[in-house]
Parts: sequence; C-alpha cells; structure tokens
Amino acid sequence: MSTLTFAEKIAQAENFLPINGTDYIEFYVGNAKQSAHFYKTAFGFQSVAYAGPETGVRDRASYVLQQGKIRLILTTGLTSESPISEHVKKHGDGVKVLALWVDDAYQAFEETTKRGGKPYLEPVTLTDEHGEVKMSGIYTYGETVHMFIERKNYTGPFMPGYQKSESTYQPEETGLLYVDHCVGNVGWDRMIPTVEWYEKVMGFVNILSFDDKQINTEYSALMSKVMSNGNGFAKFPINEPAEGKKKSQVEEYLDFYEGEGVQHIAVATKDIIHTVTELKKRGVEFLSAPPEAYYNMVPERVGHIDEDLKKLQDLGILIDHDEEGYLLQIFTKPVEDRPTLFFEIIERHGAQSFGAGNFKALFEALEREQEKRGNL
Ligand code: TYF
Ligand code: FE
Repeated sequence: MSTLTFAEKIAQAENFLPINGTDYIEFYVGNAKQSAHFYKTAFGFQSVAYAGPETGVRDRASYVLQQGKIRLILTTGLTSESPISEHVKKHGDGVKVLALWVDDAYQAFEETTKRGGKPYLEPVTLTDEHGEVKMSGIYTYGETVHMFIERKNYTGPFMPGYQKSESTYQPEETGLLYVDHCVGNVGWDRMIPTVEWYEKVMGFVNILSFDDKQINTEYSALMSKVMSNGNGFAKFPINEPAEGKKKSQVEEYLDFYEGEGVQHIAVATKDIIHTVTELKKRGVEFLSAPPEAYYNMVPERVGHIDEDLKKLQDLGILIDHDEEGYLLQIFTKPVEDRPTLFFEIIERHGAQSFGAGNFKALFEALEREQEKRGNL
C-alpha cells in the first residue's frame, strides 16, 4: 500500500498540459432533439445553445445543455453519410468527445502530439461578435476524442457557430454541479497501454489501482486504474475486463458498444438525497439497492455520516470511506438500449477515492441487470 495521499500523488503529475476542468461532453446520438429533451426532463439540464440548419450548419444538429458547470452537447448527423451517423450506426448513442478547458489550445495540441497523441483536429481559432474560442483535439481510446478548448474572453452562449437556444422549456435543475470523473472501458490487455498513454501524452499520474482480485464478485471481474492530471480536475479511470466465472461487465460493454468507449460519467452533487429523489421522480432508473445487511454494517464499516442512513437506504445510495473522509454514490441503469453508458451521482465528504468498499454490492446489482439481459 502506498503511503502517499491523493494530493501528494497528483502533485507528481507533469505540467505541460494545464487543465482547468471539463469544458463539455459531446454525445453522438440518433436523434439529438429527443436526447436533449431527455437530459432536460429527466436530469434537469437547461438549454443554452443550438447549431443546425437554422444557424447555417448543414450536416448536423447540436443542442448544448448546462447544469452547474456541466455542459453536454447532443449531436446528430443529418444524412446517412455523415461520420456522426456512422459513429451511431456502430456504437449506438455514446460519448464522442471529452473536452478539456485549457489555457492554450495550440500548445496543448503541440505538447500532446509531439508525445505521440494522434491528431483529431488541428488547432483552429473561431471568431464571432462575442469574441474568440480556440480549439484542437486528439484521439484517446477507441473512437473517443479529447478536445482542448481555450476560451479567454468569449462572452457568447457557447462558442462561435452556436446561437443562443430559443427553447422556453427549462425544467428545474436537480443539483448536479460538475463532472467528478469519466470512466473508459478498454479491451483485453489494453489497460496498461492506455494508462501509459495518459502518462506519456497527457502528463497524467496513476492515483489508484484495483486488480481483478479486489473487483471480482461471483462473476463480473475487471481491473481498473485511475488517472489524474496535476490538479485533480480531470480524472479518468480506465477499466479492462478480467476472467471471471462468467462474462465481465466490461466485456458486455465492449460487445455492445462494438469497441472501447466511455462507460460512465460521474457527476457531483452537494445534496445526493435531494438530487436522487428528484431524478427518480423524473423517471431516471437506478440499479437496485443492496440488501438490508449492507446498511446494517455501515456504522461499523464507515463510522459517522451526517446523513440519515434510513433515507440513504430508501433511495439505494451506497456509502464508502477512506483515510480522508467518506463518499455517497449511486449508479443509474444504462441510459440507452445497448447496455453501454450510465451515470454515477456522487457526493464527496473528504474522500477522494472511488468507492472500492462498494464494489461487491455494486457489481452484484450490475450482474442482476446483466442476467436480465441474458448477457452473463
Ligand atoms: O469510477 C469508479 O471507479 C467507481 C466504481 O463498472 C466503478 O465508480 C467501477 C467500475 C464499474 C462501475 C463502477
Ligand atoms: Fe465512478
């Protein structure tokens, strides 16, 4: 066991790619109008900006939604030849872009591509009456992309090419605040090369590892390593399937996504009881709660928590702790028909870890769903 704290590990990261946080997450979907409606109605996002035929963009439609610091873009292709439609045909709806807010998009491209990053978008400067946005991008695992977004003095709704949304339907927010981490699923023997890619190309450090002995319930086995940048604002755990009694949950993902991609997006809240109550009211489906015995063990396993344990149990919220504090978390079912992307809602009280103490309860709930789908 390493004796360094998370802060000490993170401080060892290189600093050639300063990151201020997640700028946006872009999904490629079959019907962006309806997906945007889902994220507004069910998750409490609000419309910010739009690009499409009405704004002079011919090949796609993109809806920009926001809640707290989280920006989502739902994008669809308008013809079968569109690369966006190709992406959706292969993967179903899923995450195409994890965009990072940087100080210098040209430098980010230069520093990462010279270390072996594969170019996706050469640096460009976009200008309109609201100012300037600079961007560039490189590929990460699968067909997923990291965009680097530099916005120094831009005052428009999102970026040049987008107009302010005209939607008057703005459901109340559910308390989602910022992106805590985004997890990628990669293929067999691909975790180590992906981790090394984040170290070499992005200057990230490995802050936590789980091997298949720790993450192995009756069936579902995986290995995981958490990568972080130098200030902890960008955290990307990487999962790889492992041999178990039956099919790993990561393998199920890879089969249905038809490749590597984003498995879950964890979003932070300051009041998980309120947030989850609201999400459930609006139809968001969560994995089933662990058994009674799990909650009976919490006082002994975790110690004091500020929240009413009974309320957490009623909602099926999981509780874990580390040397620095505790955390509360819960996982949605996949948000599309293919068993691929899902969301995590997380409230941290000091703990900077990822809920390893919940893996057994969580993966048993995941397996109950895998079983229903006939994929175990
Ligand atoms: O991000 C994490 O590491 C935790 C745990 O399939 C986790 O949220 C890991 C793998 C997985 C689901 C959750
Ligand atoms: Fe997570």
